[in-house]
Amino acid sequence: MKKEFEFINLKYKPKNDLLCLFKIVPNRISMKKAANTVALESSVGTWTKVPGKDYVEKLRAKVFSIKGNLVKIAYPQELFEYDNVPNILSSVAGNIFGMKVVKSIRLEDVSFPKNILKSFSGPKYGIEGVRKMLKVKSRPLVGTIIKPKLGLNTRHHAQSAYQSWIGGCDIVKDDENLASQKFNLFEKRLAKTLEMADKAEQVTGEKKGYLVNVTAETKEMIKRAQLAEKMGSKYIMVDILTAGWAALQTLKEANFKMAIHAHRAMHAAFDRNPEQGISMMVLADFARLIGVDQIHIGTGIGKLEGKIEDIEDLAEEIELKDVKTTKNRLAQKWGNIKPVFAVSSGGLHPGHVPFLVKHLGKDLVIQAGGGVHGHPGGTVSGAKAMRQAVDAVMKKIPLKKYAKSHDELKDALEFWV
Ligand code: RUB
Ligand code: CA
Repeated sequence: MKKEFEFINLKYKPKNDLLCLFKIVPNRISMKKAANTVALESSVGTWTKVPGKDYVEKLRAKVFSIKGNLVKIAYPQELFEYDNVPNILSSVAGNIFGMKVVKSIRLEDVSFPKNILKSFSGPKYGIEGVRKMLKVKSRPLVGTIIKPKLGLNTRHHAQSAYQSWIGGCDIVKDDENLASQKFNLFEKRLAKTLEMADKAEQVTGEKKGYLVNVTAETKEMIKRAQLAEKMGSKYIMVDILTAGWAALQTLKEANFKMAIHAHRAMHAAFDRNPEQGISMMVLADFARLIGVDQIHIGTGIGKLEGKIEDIEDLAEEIELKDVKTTKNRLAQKWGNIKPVFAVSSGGLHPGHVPFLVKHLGKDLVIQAGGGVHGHPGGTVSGAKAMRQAVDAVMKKIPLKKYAKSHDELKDALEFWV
């Protein structure tokens, strides 16, 4: 007799499979039926029986765990072209999001088998490499985003970057929506801002990074990255989601010497709804696999939505070599794929630094745009205040106490806290 749910095997012990953890709310059917349908649509099945072959049936995805609304599915690795992220996502994060058998479905986590891991090179620098490049041993990195985010001309943009660096920022980045608009063309901005980075290095004796936004149509993006490399930039930055996974793979595979900073603009369209979509954990997993060196993970305290507990899990996911299973997460041994630097950004000011370090540790890039340039004393003072806040936390001195002998921090705390 034929089995009713051919894609469910609760006794199955995954081995060389890609694993997915889904949160599923069935639409007026049993969970078993919903889970079975998700597994079939995302692997070798469709809505009706079609003549099969035994060797195809071997490739069926298997639902191997159902706990409440959480469903784990194992996908045989042969289902995928190992080194093709769009291909993997078209299966495990494709049609299933629109199926009528589910009221809602969210992909909470993925775990990659060895062969898929081995097909990617991962971050070129990662936490250790970036620290070496910037010669910052153990404290959090301090960054800023030039504000106003759009509209500044090239001269003012470069000037603002310079002020941020001499105030104490390690890195300065373009905002996500600055590309090569008429008011601030890419080539000119790159040249002028890198010139300022050099000057700031000479003045401060510190290493300074400019995260120039190369996001564009893929061939144009590669051209921009080539130019950045030629001009000696340490970094490029890319909007990984609006550019797309294929574009990110192309950029990584071009094997530039520069570190890649990943901005995640548009992530909330996938991950904000707790019942439907794709979690930030999954987006970060694919970004780490392809090989970004830094990625935005949220703050838990600033202007944007996101619970600190989820962000702590996310930080572990991108930083650890060996990630352990929790209720909402799958285990992952990352092998040779390096740890990625976590970036907290969005509505931050110096008063937030103790909270961020307490929850996310010292391997963190703390970025403040408004929280630097909006300082009552201006950009240099804003950058100084951020660095002072980081120094205070490293010396385990409460900010208020440290502020007594550090005017910029004092002004920042009076203004924002
Ligand atoms: C920062 C800013 C960044 C966000 C992105 O500016 O707007 O684009 O950090 O969000 P400001 P996330 O410091 O003035 O708020 O980091 O959550 O992806
Ligand atoms: Ca994972």
